[in-house]
Amino acid sequence: MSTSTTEIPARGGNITAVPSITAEERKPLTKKEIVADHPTWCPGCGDFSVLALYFKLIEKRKMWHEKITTVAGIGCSSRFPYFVQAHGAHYIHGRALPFASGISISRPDLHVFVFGGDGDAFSIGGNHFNHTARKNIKMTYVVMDNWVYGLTKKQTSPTSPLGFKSKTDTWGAVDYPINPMKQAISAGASFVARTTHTNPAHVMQMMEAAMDHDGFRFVECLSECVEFYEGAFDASNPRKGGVFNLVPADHDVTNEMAAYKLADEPFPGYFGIFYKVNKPTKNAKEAGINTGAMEKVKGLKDWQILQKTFDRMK
Ligand SMILES: Cc1ncc(C[n+]2csc(CCOP(=O)(O)OP(=O)(O)O)c2C)c(N)n1
Ligand code: SF4
Ligand SMILES: [Mg+2]
Repeated sequence: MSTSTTEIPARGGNITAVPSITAEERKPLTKKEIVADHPTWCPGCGDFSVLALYFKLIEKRKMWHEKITTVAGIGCSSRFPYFVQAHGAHYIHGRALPFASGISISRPDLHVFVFGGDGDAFSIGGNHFNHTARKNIKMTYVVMDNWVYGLTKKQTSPTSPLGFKSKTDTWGAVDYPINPMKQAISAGASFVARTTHTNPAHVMQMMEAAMDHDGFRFVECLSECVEFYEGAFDASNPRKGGVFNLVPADHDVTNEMAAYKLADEPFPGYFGIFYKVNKPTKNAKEAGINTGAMEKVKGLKDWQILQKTFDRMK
């Protein structure tokens, strides 16, 4: 540790000298420091895997405690922030994205992660999903898709397949399910990937690739609800006799039509990055507007800025 000191004001206005350390000297955050309450999910729930990989990601990428924020809506999957000992919010059902957007735009130094379920993302939050994607707001959004409403004990979700018997469709679901990948691409997300909780190395790979992309990153992660939709994803799990097909190596991730084609494959489909393009984020655009506005009032006192505003109103 460096022996140099830095002056920071203590509570009450006094000045206290505390030792300062450089970024290189600072110890990376460990899993032990970031694990919160014991997760209350059912034993065997796919969400455990996603949480464990989030901790691993934080450790591996040496993210600092005060630079991470974990946001969610409502649902079993959305309990996620409770289990992370860091800043974050368990917000309103379907409204995690607008809340996270505010954080992302006002604090560009933070890693903003949003976790949630298929109901939260595509039913009540469907509107916000489309708009956050089209605005290309910088954040990582992992939808833990279990094809059902788990928390409310088995209702049909927008991703439930036709014929799925639930408490809201006792004779079997009659509504056509949405395709999250197609929806994300068409809404304007600049990073769209698909993974499954049964392949932890792949989940990690997708989360890392997402983090490294500048824009709205959407990751659909199949996450089995063992209580209300057991075996939903067996066809994608080689340990259950299914197949796990990676996105073909020659797929052009910048080709939107090719991405739709991949997304159109019947289940189990493909896993990997379907779409990834670079385009300016809302964060960058707004920062540009702010810089321009600040430039115009450079050197002026607050009252002079106010006076200028009043003058314009005359
Ligand atoms: C405004 C509002 N409407 C409905 C509910 C009830 N509700 C809570 S969670 C949920 C669905 C959650 O499903 P999903 O997002 O798929 O999460 P999962 O539990 O499957 O992980 C619903 C309908 C609520 N809490 N608030
Ligand atoms: S009800 Fe389903 S989604 Fe919810 S914790 Fe249990 S297994 Fe997981
Ligand atoms: Mg769900």
